[in-house]
Amino acid sequence: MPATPHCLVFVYGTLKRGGSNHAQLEGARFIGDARLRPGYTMYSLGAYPGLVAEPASADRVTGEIWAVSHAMLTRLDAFEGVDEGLYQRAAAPLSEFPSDLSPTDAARVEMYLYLRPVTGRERLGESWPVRR
Ligand code: PCA
Repeated sequence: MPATPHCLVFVYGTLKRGGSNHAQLEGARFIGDARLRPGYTMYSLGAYPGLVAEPASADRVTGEIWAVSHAMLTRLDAFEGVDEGLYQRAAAPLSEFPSDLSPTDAARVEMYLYLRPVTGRERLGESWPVRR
């Protein structure tokens, strides 16, 4: 019997527990805390952060891994403005992930990369604070 199909998403901003958009993950399953490999910088876009690939960045951004249905992933794509080119869903290279996640599953985790210019935006460091 195959396992229930699900998608794995690394969230680093308002989708996290306690975040303003966490309700979007209603019904999803929390897998655990995780950290990206270096090479990404998180910028403040006001009420939410945007993660950008910057190979020279030493930051190891923290976030949460959630298992979501295909239907929920489609809704998240719409919510994050994937069609408008605001964010793009991309592989999330992890340096730390829960031990009950197999390396195979860890290798298929995805996240939302910000696609618009970040000129002049404030760098946020490795963690987006959900409660301020
Ligand atoms: N929501 C997505 C991307 C940035 C944001 O605020 C997330 O939490 O991962």
